[in-house]
Amino acid sequence: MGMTSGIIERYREYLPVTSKTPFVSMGEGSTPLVLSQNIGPELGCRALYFKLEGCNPTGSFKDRGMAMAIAKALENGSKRIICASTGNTSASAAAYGARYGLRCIVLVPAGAGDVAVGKLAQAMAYGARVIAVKGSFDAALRLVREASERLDLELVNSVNPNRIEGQKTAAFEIVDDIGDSPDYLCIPVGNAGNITAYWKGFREYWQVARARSLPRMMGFQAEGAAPIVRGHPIETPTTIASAIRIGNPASWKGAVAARDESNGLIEAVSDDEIVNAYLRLARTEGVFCEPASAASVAGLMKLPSLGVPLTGKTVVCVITGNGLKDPSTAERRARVDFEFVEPALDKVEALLVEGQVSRI
Ligand code: AN7
Repeated sequence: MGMTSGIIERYREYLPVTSKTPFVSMGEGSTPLVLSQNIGPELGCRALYFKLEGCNPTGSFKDRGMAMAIAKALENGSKRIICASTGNTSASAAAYGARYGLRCIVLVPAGAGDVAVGKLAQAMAYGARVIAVKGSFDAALRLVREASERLDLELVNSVNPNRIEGQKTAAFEIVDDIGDSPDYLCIPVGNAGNITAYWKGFREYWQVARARSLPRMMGFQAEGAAPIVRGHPIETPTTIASAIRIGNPASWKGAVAARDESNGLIEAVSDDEIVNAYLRLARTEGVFCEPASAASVAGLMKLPSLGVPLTGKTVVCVITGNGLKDPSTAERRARVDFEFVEPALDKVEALLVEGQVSRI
């Protein structure tokens, strides 16, 4: 089973698995925990790690929860699944649906730039039915919640508890890799399912003494889409990070509990801070993530100014999605002018003589 073993097989004793639950897997989970070479040392951390969730089969952390949700949907005899999405949930649902013969319907916000092109391409390639809602993600989520109750459709958004169960396995992996919880876990917050899931995972491992300590949960929302920070829903959320352009998170209470029970925080980061972290990750760590994922690192870099010391701390930043999902952001923000050259060695040599290399 090694070749495709995923989170259900690896962590079945901690998951809602019965004798009837199929071992759904595309090899999700067991993602790399990579030691920071530059950002962590500069901030004085004892160790900063990036949990590279973009290495999951469809390029985001959603595959963990989707594997569990699909397994339970199959166990319960469902034929059709539905979700609302800013892109990654729909890509994941479409992939697992295709693999296991479930018809997949996704509702996405219809505005230009609401869903990154890579994610839409995935949903279409996997054969999902894509319905564009002339409204926000929050409106789409309200619709699928109501539709799934009226029609015979399995809802696979993170309001489905099986999604949270699957996603908590990322916390298990971090503890399994570093031997305990980190001091801080930095994570982007959108619909707030993931921060809820990680906190559940850390607590469960702590309860069975797999971890000696618990982390402080540090959640970060985009400034223009920061309902939890502001304390009220945001009617028209705005941010470059379309994945977390969410104004009324479904797991609001779970996020607040994670924050308060862990003595953590949920703060806002600006789009400029997100883009800065996005480029620093790519250019000093070799990590290409999507903008929403960079919110965790933008937030980390802000912690000292919020009075949270980093010196000597062990920190994990969750890098939730792959940069290839949203190539247009890099195109716009990281653009360099090409240098053109005639196809002749002497011309190339002339460009590359030491000291003359300016931009590459
Ligand atoms: C890359 O796909 O909500 O706080 O519909 O795609 O658990 O919502 C995506 C969210 C962070 C936020 N990073 O996680 C969706 C969707 C990336 C994401 C988040 C998302 P949650």
